[in-house]
Amino acid sequence: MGTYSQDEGKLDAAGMRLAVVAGRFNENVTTPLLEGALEALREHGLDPADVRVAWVPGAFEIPLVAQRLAASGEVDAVICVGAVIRGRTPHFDYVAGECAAGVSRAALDTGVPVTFGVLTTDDLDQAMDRAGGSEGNKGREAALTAVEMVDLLRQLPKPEDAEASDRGAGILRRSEPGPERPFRAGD
Ligand code: INI
Repeated sequence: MGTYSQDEGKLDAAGMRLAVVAGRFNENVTTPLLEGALEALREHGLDPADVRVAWVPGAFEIPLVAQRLAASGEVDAVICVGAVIRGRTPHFDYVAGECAAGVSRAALDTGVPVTFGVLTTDDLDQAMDRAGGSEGNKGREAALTAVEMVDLLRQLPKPEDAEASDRGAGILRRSEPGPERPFRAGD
């Protein structure tokens, strides 16, 4: 294999501005997810007292609050924790699906990492297994993912770098105001 450049985020949370959005629905599951997230951040250099925590009624409400925080300019990443547990109606699919889609959209729309520590399980046992039980703690994983992504994005080119590089090369993007007459050959 030839040589190639590699970028990878480090798990050093010191100095990062992070927020958690936690769903109150199934609070017996989401509280340990939140604790797992805060504990992981503490282990990686961030005082949990410096982490902003916003509680929302349920997983369906997570994306709006995550997007608000991500767009605020006040946080480097948002960690989402919640628990959607399958019942006997299709409600689960709507809540889980909209939550996942909305969390992803919040990240893509803002350019700020928004991580998904939201459990979607068939029953409470599966949820507890993933909230500090036999399968680990998904809140912890979401917190460490956020830290890694913040560090990785700091290493990668930024959108404003692309614009500056275009200007230097005289490239005009379609979204920018164009000249008053159309381009002609020789322009
Ligand atoms: N919210 C959850 O976070 N988990 C669930 O399992 C859940 N169930 O099963 O209904 C749930 N519903 C509430 C939903 O997130 C909204 O808060 C509600 O629909 C009001 O918008």
